[in-house]
Amino acid sequence: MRRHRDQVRMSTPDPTDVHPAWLPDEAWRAIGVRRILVRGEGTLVDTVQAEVERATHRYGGAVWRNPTDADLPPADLVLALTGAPPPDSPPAPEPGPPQTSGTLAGTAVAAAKAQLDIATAQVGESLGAEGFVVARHAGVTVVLADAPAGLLYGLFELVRLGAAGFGPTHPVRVHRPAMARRMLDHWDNVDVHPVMGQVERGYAGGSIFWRDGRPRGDRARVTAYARLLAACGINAVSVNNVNVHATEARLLTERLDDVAELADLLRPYAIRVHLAVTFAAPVVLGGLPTADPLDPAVRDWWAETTARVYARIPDFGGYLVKADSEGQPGPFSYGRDHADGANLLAEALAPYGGVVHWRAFVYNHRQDWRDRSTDRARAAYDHFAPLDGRFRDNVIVQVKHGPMDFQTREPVSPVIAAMPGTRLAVEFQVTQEYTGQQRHVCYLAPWWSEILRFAPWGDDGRTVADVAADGGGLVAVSNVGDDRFWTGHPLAQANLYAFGRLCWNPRLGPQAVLDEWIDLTFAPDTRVDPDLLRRTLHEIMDDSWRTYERYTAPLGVGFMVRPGHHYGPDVDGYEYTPWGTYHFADRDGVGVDRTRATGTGFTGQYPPPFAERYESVETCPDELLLFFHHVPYGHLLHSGSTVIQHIYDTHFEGVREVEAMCRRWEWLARLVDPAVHARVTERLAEQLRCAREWRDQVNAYFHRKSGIPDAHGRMLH
Ligand code: GCV
Repeated sequence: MRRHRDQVRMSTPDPTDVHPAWLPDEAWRAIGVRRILVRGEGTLVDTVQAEVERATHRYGGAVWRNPTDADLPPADLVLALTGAPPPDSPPAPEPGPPQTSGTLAGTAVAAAKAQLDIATAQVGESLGAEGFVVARHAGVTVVLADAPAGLLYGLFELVRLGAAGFGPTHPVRVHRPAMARRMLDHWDNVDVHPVMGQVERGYAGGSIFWRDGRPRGDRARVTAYARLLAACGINAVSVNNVNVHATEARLLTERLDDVAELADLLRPYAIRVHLAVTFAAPVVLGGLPTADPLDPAVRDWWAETTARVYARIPDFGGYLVKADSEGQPGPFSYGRDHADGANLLAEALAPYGGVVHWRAFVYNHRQDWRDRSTDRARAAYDHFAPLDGRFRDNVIVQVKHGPMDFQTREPVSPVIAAMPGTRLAVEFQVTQEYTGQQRHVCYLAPWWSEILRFAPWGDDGRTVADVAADGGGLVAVSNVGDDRFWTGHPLAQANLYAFGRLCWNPRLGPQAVLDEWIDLTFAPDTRVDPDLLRRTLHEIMDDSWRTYERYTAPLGVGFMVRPGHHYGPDVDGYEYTPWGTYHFADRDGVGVDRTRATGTGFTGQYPPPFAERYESVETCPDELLLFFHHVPYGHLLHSGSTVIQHIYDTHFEGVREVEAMCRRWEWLARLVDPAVHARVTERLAEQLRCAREWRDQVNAYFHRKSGIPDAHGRMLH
């Protein structure tokens, strides 16, 4: 069998020279020149101190930790826990130009605390475990947090602000994360899998955690990763693939030390470790004859095993389970349902405050393609919605954002609106399995933002972000590997950064997030022409997801990719397979009839108004038309184009846009690090080749099926 990993690898990682991503030294300059006072105790405050010391060593500032009031040094930045003793605070600062003195620092902290008290009284909410405030008063910048993690996040907010964090006076600005859990799932294998390689759907080299069956042992790399994740707000990482193979299963028991070592490295950056476990663990690890969730011996096994996990890793986050899906074992084997299965693990985790993330990605992957009534899009809802209310409090049902599988365009999963009595987490895919595999520029934040703002019950109702915030938060599949740029394509770093930031605040605009990423990654002082760089990166990236959509599968139909590795076009690649991923193109039309009237009935899984909106071709949005309807090629879209002409036009347009990206990137040759420039240039060449391939295959396919020529007489092959 061929290895997908080898098919997609483009460059050999160079472990000696890892790119700093969004934390280059230059991003710390504004902090590094300050006189900094750090107040508080604990591991995370130690991390804050170590970070600012590193910056001040480079840029000439100074740091004091918990000085007594008697020898209070002058400071122009204070990072303090609210519970820590305040610096000396005299009645009023001297008017005039900003000064730096111990007393001014004390005054600034006192002012910030007073404002914080008022703000807290107004909203009736404290800063919590992760919130913080930033204020600027009398020439002193103050970051206050109730808990150490908040101080760490406050520090990274200051890094983002750069010089702007030390500008004019401003009252406290309160920051709290929207999502309590902001999690990355690594689909990393411990052993190299014969088909999927070291990282399933990984496009950035090997794993940063594992290599050839053992821990990779690069502690510095894991620490660097933890820093990057904390800087964008991630606080949980699952360290192994949800497809749990034989070696990976043992991480739960005899290989627990390997997990503990990762936990030790991630902990100083407020990241908790989670583990993907196999539901069959009592059998394959414990030697029991059954994994039946209602069997007392099975419950005991999970309780004892989990106790050992917490004895070794006291802040362990919990388990992640893919059950009864794509060959993974689950409760169905014992005639039980997913609530029985999830509750079993939740019960074992509950005494320690752990959670089980139980994935709703459950469908029949051995479907008969001849059977038009079975609809994979329905599966997650059909399995899970009836179980609403039966899950324990520490079960988080983790739902892929769309009903199929991370396609370039899908509707929002109806499960998100169907389980008010269950904590739901929404799952995204930062790794670009179906969106160009980190060979193509595809900035995904606009897509995620659209999903997070989607209001399934209508415009005035709660959004997807609200459901996640009230439930289990957001989760995404990581796009990181041991590649020197972390993500293969250097511009794909922006997706990882943006995911973290949208978890923290789903209302952030994708372009504003991109600005943050640009400012940090290409720190201003090192840029020859910052405006040109920023403008050009926006021109290349802002609309790149829609560009990708234009030259690949049209109008929400999906899955026209090469089977197995999922890269490049193959319009019929999945059409006659058991995977449930069809487009049903014939000579007359294309698309999947998922209506209640004549199709699979999937539209009925949505609440109003979407049940009606998607049911009718009149009201179904163009971009999802072929997801919900089978229509003739001459069907007129709301855009005024026919379906067939839309296919031709968007495919020509998409390739033109990639050609423009390539030209724009050339302009940046002298403005960015030559190694970054060379890597992106290499990837863009492949993107252009592949986009042309998509255009020509998709256009030729539909021309041959329909016999309808292009209205503009272009070459269709
Ligand atoms: C980890 C898709 C991917 C699989 C992945 C699966 C999942 O089917 O192609 O590689 O398995 O999703 O999300 O579990």
